[in-house]
Amino acid sequence: DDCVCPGGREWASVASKADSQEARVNRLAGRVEALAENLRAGGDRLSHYKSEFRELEFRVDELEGNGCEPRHFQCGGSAMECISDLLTCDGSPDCANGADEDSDVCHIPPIAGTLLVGHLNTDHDFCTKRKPNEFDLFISSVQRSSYFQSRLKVKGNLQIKYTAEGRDQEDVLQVKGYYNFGTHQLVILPPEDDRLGIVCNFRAGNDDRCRAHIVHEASLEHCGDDFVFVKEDDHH
Ligand SMILES: [Ca+2]
Repeated sequence: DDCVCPGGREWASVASKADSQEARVNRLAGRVEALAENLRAGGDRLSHYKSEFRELEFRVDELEGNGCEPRHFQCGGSAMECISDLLTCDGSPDCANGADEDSDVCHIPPIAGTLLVGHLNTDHDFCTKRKPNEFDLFISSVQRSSYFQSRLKVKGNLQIKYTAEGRDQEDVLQVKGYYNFGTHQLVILPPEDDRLGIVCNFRAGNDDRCRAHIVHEASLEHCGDDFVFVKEDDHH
């Protein structure tokens, strides 16, 4: 049946997914530990380790949560301080270490004029109506209001490429969304009646790509496999 209960087929799949996720968390956490050790040891490759360290730390946070409530920003360091993500990048330090105003946190990856291209796996897409094989997301404008600085308003076009009736087709939708400095997330609000939106997670220090998933607006459940949006350089 479809019942997600112990012994059921769905349960086995959920349980094995949780197991494999835990294995990934442990593996990444192990690498973070090793890097932290290298950082403490110092050396001339320190800055290289530092950026790799931040990226790994971010991936671990993504998988196991960052120890803060949803919509909160983790200040980092050993103190485990959490602040509302609304307080990130508003011009005044709220973390004891000032991390909420750090330039790594507060720079803007999805700048206007950016084209993000993502290739999707259509085999595991059980919820969109078109089963797209490619998304081209063009960011046409990024605006910051003076009274709500922790979010950027984003507008753009989403080109949806798919195959129907044996031939390649494409639709273009106007989309709106926002970028959240505290979570490094670009959120594209659902443009259609199916209420499916896109959430894309940037990593601190890497503007070139973000890991994306299609989500149901109400439940925030993922729809289909994750995919990667990669920034195209040669778009004008
Ligand atoms: Ca702040």
